[in-house]
Amino acid sequence: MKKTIRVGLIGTGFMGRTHTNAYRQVGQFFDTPFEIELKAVCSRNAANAERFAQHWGFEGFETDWNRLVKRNDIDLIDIASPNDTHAEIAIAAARAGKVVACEKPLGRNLAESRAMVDAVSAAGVANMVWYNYRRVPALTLVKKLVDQGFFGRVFHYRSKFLQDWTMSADLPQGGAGTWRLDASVAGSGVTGDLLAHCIDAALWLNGSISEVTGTTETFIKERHHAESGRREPVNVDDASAFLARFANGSLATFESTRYARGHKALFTLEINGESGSIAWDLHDLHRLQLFDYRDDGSMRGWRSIHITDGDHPYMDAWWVPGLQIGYEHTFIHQVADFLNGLGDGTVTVPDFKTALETETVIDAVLSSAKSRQWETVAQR
Ligand code: SOE
Repeated sequence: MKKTIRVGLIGTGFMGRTHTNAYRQVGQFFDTPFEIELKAVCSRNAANAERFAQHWGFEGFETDWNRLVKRNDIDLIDIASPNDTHAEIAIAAARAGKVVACEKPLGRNLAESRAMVDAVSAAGVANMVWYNYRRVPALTLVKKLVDQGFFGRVFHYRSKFLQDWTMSADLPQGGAGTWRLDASVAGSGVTGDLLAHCIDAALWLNGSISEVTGTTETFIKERHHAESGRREPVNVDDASAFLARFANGSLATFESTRYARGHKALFTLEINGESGSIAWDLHDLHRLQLFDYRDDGSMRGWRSIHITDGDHPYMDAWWVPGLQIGYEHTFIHQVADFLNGLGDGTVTVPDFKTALETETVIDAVLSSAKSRQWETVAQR
């Protein structure tokens, strides 16, 4: 007999949809110890909340997250609202004894993120952060290769996340959809929004980063603010690049921008080790490029592995070999893992504590962009 977990979701935007889709699909494809009940969705705008609840099958809705967090018919609070709400809601939810799931990044800055970790630790509640790309089957396979020692000594790590959606000077900052351009809401620009994914994957696949040197740029210095109605300075980084040294001795380059014309969400990563290399990109997320130096010399070369076989991570839950899956499935995998972890009392990573390490790297990158020096990454 499965237990029930009752979900209260905050946020009705893009992320609210990806998370809810995952809650709705997970039970169809994965056998976990829990049934999910979509209890209530919360948005300040009642019409949005009601429309979302009806469309996605929530039983009801709220317009004040404080009420949602206090409800005793809700077990899990999922935070899919803009970054400036993450810390306050997560801390209140933890104090109310709820399981907490939070969209990335944790807080707007290191102080908020640390307070969030302290709150879930003090309350002893299960928690997770939606770094969904860890659950792309190709990347989960890379993690297995790392754990099996496939690479030998790692020399290089390389990662990018390129977009072009903010290039128009007419795009406002602030408000629904464009709050990512308002530093008071987002915390930072591409460093916290996009490089956060690259850093999370890097820490997972290649261990801790010890020091960084970075630089950022804001190409369009003023934008109309959707809420104040005035032209205001833009304080988010439009582009961010940094060099890093990992604790394992490898060197890395990271780059992210919203000004790479033609690139929509090109997340790439490459690892070069003494006995092999891999390369992957989000636009072909079901393919892994792999080079194994141990292959017989006459046959040695890059392989392109189509990650759709039942032997590949998560894939036996889906279709037949050869048929691929996509972006939305990564969220479904994350819910499946989290529910299994809740069932057997194990931590599903990245939990808040794990995700705090990404925040320490973000903080060091932004500090280095200001100081123009190498910065040591803080201990969590
Ligand atoms: C920004 O455009 C964004 O939606 C990020 O906020 C997400 O985390 C990323 O996965 C896709 O791009």
